[in-house]
Amino acid sequence: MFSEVAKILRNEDGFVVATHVNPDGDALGSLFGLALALTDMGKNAYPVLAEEIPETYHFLPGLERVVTDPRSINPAPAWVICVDAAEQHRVSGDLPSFVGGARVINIDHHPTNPLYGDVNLVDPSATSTAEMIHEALKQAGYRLTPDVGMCLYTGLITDTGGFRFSGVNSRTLSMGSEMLASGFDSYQVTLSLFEDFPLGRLRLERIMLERIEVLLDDQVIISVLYNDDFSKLSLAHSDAENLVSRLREVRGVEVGVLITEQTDGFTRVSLRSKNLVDVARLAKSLGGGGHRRAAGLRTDLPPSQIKKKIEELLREAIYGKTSNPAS
Ligand SMILES: [Mn+2]
Repeated sequence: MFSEVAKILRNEDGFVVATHVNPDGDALGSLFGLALALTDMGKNAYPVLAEEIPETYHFLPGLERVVTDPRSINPAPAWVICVDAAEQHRVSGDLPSFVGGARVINIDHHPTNPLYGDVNLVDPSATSTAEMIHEALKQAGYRLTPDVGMCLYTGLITDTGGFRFSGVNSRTLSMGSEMLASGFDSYQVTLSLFEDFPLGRLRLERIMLERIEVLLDDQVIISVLYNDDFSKLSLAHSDAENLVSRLREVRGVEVGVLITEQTDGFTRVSLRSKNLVDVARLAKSLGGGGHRRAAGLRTDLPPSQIKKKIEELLREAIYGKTSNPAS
């Protein structure tokens, strides 16, 4: 499959690269890394993103090229490459409105991806989409520049939590090594990603920790954040990215859950698991998706109701459907 995509990257022209809404480091690193590499290869290539880029990622090269309205691109693209987007309807910029006659290439590593592309390169064993793009570019004969290396490394570091998460293997580190060999400053990437939060995030974390509920024999920790919390601290919702992982860090805890009220009236649920529970499956059963150890969903239920539902599903996942523990 990599060779098929590599052939298209090498031989074709007229690319739009798109990624998912609420983009994270893998989404943005993959988006800009691939768009920059295609430009280096002499192609017409546009990174598309309809929304604002969180400040954490402003260090990424290629941001100034972003197109917010892909319908303005002339001539219309022959290829639309969606990166790290587990579902078609989550592609930023409203995919149906700009896809036109273009063929869609779907490059992703979410096991819940329904293979919505004309060409699908989906590998759930990859720890990041960025490393898949690295492999495809390598097979296309492209040699990484420091800028592209930095973008892809950002994706790899984000999705592996700095090489800490499940799924990391010697291949992951080889890929990281190949990216680093392109010659950018890795410390700049890790500083920007992990050591540069606004002060308000620390205060938001305090609120989250004050509200924790420890459930199911101390195996689950749930907390909730409301729109008010963000506005009082002048924070964007994207500033809460990955706060949920704090809830999983506790000894004996299997699942951390952060429920966040959204400004559009919806509620977002982020799930992180350690060993036992497949949270991708749980999220999918409620219309979301993700990975076994990190998943999420959006719902129109208010925080208190979705919390009950999640607790029920986690009880089933941890104890089984029929058992009824005294706890
Ligand atoms: Mn990813």
